[in-house]
Order: sequence, then structure tokens, then C-alpha cells
Amino acid sequence: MKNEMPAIRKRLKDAKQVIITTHLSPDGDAIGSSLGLHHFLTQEGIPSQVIVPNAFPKFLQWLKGSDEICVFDEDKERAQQLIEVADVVFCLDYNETKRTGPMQEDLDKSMAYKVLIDHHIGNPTWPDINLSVVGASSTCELVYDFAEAYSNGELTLNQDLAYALYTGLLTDTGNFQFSATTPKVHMQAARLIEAGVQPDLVHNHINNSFDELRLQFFGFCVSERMKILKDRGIAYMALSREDIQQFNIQTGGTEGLVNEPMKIANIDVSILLKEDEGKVKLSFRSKRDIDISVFAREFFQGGGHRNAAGGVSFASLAETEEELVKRLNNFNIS
Ligand SMILES: [Mn+2]
Repeated sequence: MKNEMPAIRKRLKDAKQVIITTHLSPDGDAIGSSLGLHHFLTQEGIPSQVIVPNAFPKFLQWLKGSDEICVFDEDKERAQQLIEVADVVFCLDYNETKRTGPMQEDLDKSMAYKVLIDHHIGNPTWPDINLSVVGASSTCELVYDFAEAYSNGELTLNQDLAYALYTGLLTDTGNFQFSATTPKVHMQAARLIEAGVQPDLVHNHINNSFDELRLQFFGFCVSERMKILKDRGIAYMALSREDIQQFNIQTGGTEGLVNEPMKIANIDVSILLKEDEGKVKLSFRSKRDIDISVFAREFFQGGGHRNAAGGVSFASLAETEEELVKRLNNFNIS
């Protein structure tokens, strides 16, 4: 990352408007990395504005600065204006602009200097500078690296920055359990704790913040909707819009649900199908070296990481389920 710093430093010094963007339906890593970078730039005396495509879940709204985030689909005129005048755009936790949903057109039009920091599989050619590392635990890990490289190894971590980055490390590693949880990730987490992060506080905000109905919804999904493909080590849950509405589930309310079947010892793959307006969203999880992103890309226009991927289908929920089972039956899980 070091080699790119002089160029970025110069761009940032000359910039009149710096914006930080992330993907649609922002998760802990998307918001954590965006706010982490924002707090770092603020510390460096560089003003910046975070813009996200749509609303993000309540369990992230305690992070400092989250109330100043511009939400594109709620404040379109302002967001468009910011993108239009921006001279530097940071693109965090995505590598295709289509992942920004309603923001895509404005981002594609923008002539700003684009800096990509991401950890998803892909080989984008559109960024001016690409600091991505495929296989890194999280974009937060890479924003930490960026901040360190930018400060020539003399990084001061303020508490707001530390909380933001810790949040993404925690959520994208599934509470430090996925295989990308390297010694380096723990080392960064240690530094963030030294900087004032209370791990239990983050954990409670993120993981222990269900309301009663949401936990009942998880129970319902596991007991009424989970199907297991015997001898294949695969579990999936297909949720209709009614299922979701019945429990009054809001944006981000199904977060983590796909991980529930993974708690079963001989389940190696878990898939969540979620009916949405005119489409079905799919989430995939796998254990060990099973690359589920290949399956997601090949059959469901998706992609992501080896052990966590997403996809979409424009058929009905029942048809998608049928298609999924058919494809799974021909898929070689090693
Ligand atoms: Mn991520």
C-alpha cells in the first residue's frame, strides 16, 4: 500500500470535496470502514462526507458520525450534488458500481479520482487506485492498513475511529471465527482495544440487540423453514414476504440468520432465500475450503467471498427454491 500513498496524499491535499461511498444495504463492515476512514481523514485535517445508497440497520446507529451519513435514497438531491462536485471518491467494500444500487449512475458519471478499498473477489479496472486485497478479513482491516501506511507507521487511533474499525472486523469475521481471522486481524483488534474500544459494548450493540419478535422470527425460520438436504451437508431456508412481514422485520433484520444452520455439526453449506419485490435474494455460507462464491456466481448472478456470498433470482420464490435444489444436486461439494 505504501507505494500509492504519495499520489493519494497529493490528491487529498488538493481536494475540495472528498466523499466516501459503500454498497447497498450497508452492513457492519461497510459502515465501519466508511466511518473509520472518515474519522481518520478528519484526524488528518481532511474533511469528508460519507454517502450510502440506502438506510442501514439500527444496530450500527450508535457509531459516532453515523447520524451525519448522507443516505442517497432519502436525500437524493444533496447526495447527487456531493457526488457531482467530488474530486476524490473512496469506494469501500464493493468493486462493481452496480453494487451501489441507485447511486451507480452518478458514480459512473463522476470524473473524480476513485480509490477502491475492498476484499471481494473481482478484478475491476475502473478505479484510479486499487488498494483491494482479495481474501482479507474485511474492508476495515484494509482501511486500518491504509491509515497506517498514510501515517508512515505512526498511526494515532482515536476512539471513534477505533470503534468503527473494530465493528467491521467483528462483523465480517463472524465474531472472529471465519478462516480469514489471521494473527494480523487479532493484532489490529488488540490495538483498537488499546485505543479505547470496549469489546463487550460493541458485541452487545451488534449481536445482543434483538427485540423479542426478531428472536422469535429466527426461531420460526429454524423450526418451520429450515430444510436439510440429507447426505449433502446442506441446509436452506426459503422465506416469503409474508414470513418477514408477519414478524415486522426491518432492514438488516435477517442479518446473521443464514449462519444459524451452520451451528449444526455436519452442515457445511447454508443458504437463505428471501423473497423481495420482484426478486429473491440469496445468501450463501460455507465452511472450510468449499468455495460457495463459485456456485453463487454461476447460477445466481452473484459473488462475494469463498465462505460468504450473495446472489439474486428473478423467478418466484417456489421456482427459485426448485432451481436451487436442482443446481445443488449437481454441485460437487468437496
Ligand atoms: Mn466486507
